Amino acid sequence: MIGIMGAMTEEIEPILEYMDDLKTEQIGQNRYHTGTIGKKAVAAAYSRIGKVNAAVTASVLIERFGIEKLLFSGVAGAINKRLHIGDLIYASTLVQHDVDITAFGHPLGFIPETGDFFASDQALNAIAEEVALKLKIPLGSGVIATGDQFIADEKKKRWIAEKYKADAVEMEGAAVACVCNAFNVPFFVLRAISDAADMDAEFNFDAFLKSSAAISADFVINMVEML
Ligand code: 4EZ
Repeated sequence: MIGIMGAMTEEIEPILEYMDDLKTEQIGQNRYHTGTIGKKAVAAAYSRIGKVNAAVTASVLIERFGIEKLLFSGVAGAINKRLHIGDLIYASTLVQHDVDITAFGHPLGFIPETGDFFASDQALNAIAEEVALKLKIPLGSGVIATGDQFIADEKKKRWIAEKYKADAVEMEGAAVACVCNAFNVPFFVLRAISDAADMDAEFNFDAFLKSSAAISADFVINMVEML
């Protein structure tokens, strides 16, 4: 079973369009959709926004649905100047930008016995590169910073860029990475840019959520066929 996760309904709806034999089950406050994409068994769900919600859904997908891999699809704010609205970036590593126990001498983002930067699965990343090459879709990779904040401020954006060398920012990726790491499940996090995490972020997010979420979902569907 392959798990596909998003944070918002707009991020998962385009995935469901590609699924056959759909069955839906509610666990807690989330709906989990099982079915097939081609010959592959898939469980898909959106978690709702934020790290805790994302951790719940990732845990349920792993423990209740027995997924062997997790693919996350969604949108993100661009930190790296070279990323523009609609561009795709997958996480090579992810970090929680809002973790701060520096008072005890730990680096920003670091939690004892957990660490700071989570590396995504190299085999899944290689499949993504292959899909991008085959379909001639530009695909970037880099550091994705996750926190329970919608970043819409030039100063905060620069702070995240400097402290974590982040290329994009969102609110779930590192939580999914942390859960997958804990349960030894290979994971992949893909995001299409919806805004630049600046003063126009709120406006651009609303304008581009749907189109960027669909770009990310289409790419993930192409990957599933190659797993
Ligand atoms: C969180 N997601 C945004 C959810 C916003 C509004 C009701 C992605 C995202 C993001 N996260 C897109 N742009 C962002 C930004 N500038 N900061 C944080 O994963 C919900």
